[in-house]
Amino acid sequence: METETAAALKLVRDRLLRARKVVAFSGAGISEESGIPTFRGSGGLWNSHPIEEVATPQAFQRNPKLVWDFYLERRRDALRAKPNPAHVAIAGWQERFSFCGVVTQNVDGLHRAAGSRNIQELHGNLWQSRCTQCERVSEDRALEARDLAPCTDCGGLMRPHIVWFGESLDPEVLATSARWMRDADMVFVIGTSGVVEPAASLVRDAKRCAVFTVELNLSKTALTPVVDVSLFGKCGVIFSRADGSGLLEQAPNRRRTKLSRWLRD
Ligand code: BV8
Ligand code: ZN
Repeated sequence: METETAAALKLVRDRLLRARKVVAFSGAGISEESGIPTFRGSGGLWNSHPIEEVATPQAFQRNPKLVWDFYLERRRDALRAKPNPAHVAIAGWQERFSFCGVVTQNVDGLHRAAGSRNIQELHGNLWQSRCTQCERVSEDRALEARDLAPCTDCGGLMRPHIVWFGESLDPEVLATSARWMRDADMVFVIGTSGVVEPAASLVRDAKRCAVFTVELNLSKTALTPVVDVSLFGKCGVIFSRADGSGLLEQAPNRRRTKLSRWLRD
């Protein structure tokens, strides 16, 4: 296994040396080492809060307070969380490649907190709310239950600005994410079980466009048969492994503005 890992890492590092455009496609697993629970598997959020009770439009219609309590709990988790070495390494890639994009299924805001700028949030953002009447989206930092504060513009009921199951993703976010991933030299698929659509198919689509795809996960996923290389382990550890085999050490400096530094490296 070690050999396989060493060979897989070498393959990835050789590709990184030649890459100019990279995209990180992330799921809940990238935030696990920051203390944010994932959705599936033991201790997963969907075990204690079934999707149909807290993450569908019907659930919100039926019991908006229960849904708000679920998202306020997620906000408190996210507020306690700090970006881990995986988020930080990806943010650092912005200085090393001519393009580094993040396409995330997560709503916790940790990529932005780590300093990443080119981010597509496929499923929305915990820190925004949307009016169910006038659709106005606003930043919302509330942490405690409130009497479902109405929209300040029209008095309508506010909901989390999150894409629930059975709801369409923002077409522009989806199109930009697909374009970034198709145009990339490498796509890193980090901490996702690859079961939620249409997000997971963005990886299949990139693969069909001959993009080199690397999965980082604890174990095999629905996307393992699709990707070129799978690195098994905690993503924060893989990104920051002290023995220098961490992916970050191998990412050359590709920023055109720092060409001289790159030529020297
Ligand atoms: C839609 C917001 C059109 C909520 C989320 C085909 C096409 C289109 C739709 C479907 C389709 N097939 C099925 C559907 C329906 C549905 C769907 O995908 N269902 C699944 C469950 C089968 N899709 C939809 O409804 C989508 N809507 O397509 O609109 C439409 C319109 C009307 C009617 C029908 C269709 C909307 C989907 C978006 C749902 N919202 N999030 C919230 O966050 O509260 S999805 C939710 O799952 C989260 O965003 C989460 O990020 C995402 C995916 O999960 P993962 O991130 O992968 O997390 P998970 O826990 O599963 O896995 C974690 C992984 O990390 C594991 O592999 C683990 O091993 C690994 N890991 C853990 N620790 C580490 C680690 N890896 C590395 N290091 C570690 N330390
Ligand atoms: Zn309103």
